[in-house]
Amino acid sequence: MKILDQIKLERIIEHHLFPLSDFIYGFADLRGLLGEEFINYPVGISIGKKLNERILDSIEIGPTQEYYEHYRAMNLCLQKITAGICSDLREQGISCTEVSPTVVMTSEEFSPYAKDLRYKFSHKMTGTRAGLGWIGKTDLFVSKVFGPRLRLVSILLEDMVPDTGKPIIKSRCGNCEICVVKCPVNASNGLPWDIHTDRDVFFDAHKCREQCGKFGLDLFQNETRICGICVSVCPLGKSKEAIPVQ
Ligand code: B12
Repeated sequence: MKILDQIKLERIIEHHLFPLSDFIYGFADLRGLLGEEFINYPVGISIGKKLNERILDSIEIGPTQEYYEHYRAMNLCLQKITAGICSDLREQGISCTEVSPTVVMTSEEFSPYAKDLRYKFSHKMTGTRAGLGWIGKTDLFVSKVFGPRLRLVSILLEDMVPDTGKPIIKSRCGNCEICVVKCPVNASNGLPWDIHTDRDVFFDAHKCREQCGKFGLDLFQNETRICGICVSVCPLGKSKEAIPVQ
């Protein structure tokens, strides 16, 4: 396994992140954490793009048409960015693969997924291992810079980098429970996350999915699963509040 030139990597990544202030990114050491399909990738690059503040602020009792369109545009934008970065990396002889921001699966993969709602790759885990944030009480990734108001994507590298981020291993939400209280289906019981606490201990993903599906049908007449209330109510990432974390 080679050790890659991290400065060169950062230059390539940043060339695609415009404006840079709308993004966070970091390098995660994922050795020993990924399943069979990703076993050859020791490093993950976690990239987060900030969501539009006004659109997020307008979510109160459910997703808006604007949020729905924003969410779709964000997926496309992140897909384009990762495709561009990977193409440049490959040109430089760096082996990599991108993981889509949203679920892409075969029909065989769907039935086990529908049962436990666990995808084969977690963007949030890449984010915590890169030291960019932690998992909040409603299982959102809460970044130090934008709070949960971001969409994540990851790129995996076949070689090592000298400097991966310092992993964050437990929640920094303290006593705040606003996302727990505002969830329309009480999907969370308020227990804090750490790397030994599985999602199902504190968050009922099936309740959440059902409500997201209901919003999709009722508000947009399609099978989109979308909500955004827990993202919107979190005080971290709202412009008025400074982020009180190191
Ligand atoms: C399946 C899925 C869903 C399911 C299940 C959600 C869930 N919480 O598990 C349903 C349909 C319910 C759903 C709903 C939503 N989703 Co969704 N979803 C996903 C998807 C495709 C996979 C998530 C998954 O596998 N969950 C299984 C659990 C076990 O893993 P996890 O969620 O990553 O969380 C665990 C790990 O991160 C672990 N962990 C973290 N660090 C570490 C480190 C170590 C060492 C270890 C061992 C573990 C560990 O801790 C967590 C708890 O156990 C991801 C995209 C992706 N590929 O990651 C998007 C994703 C999680 N969804 C996202 C969003 C925005 C939503 C919604 C708000 C819908 C919307 N767009 O309006 C809701 C909110 C749900 C919520 N509060 O969590 C964003 C989250 C952004 C954020 N700030 O967190 C993601 C990351 C998509 C993206 N590209 O940005 N989603």
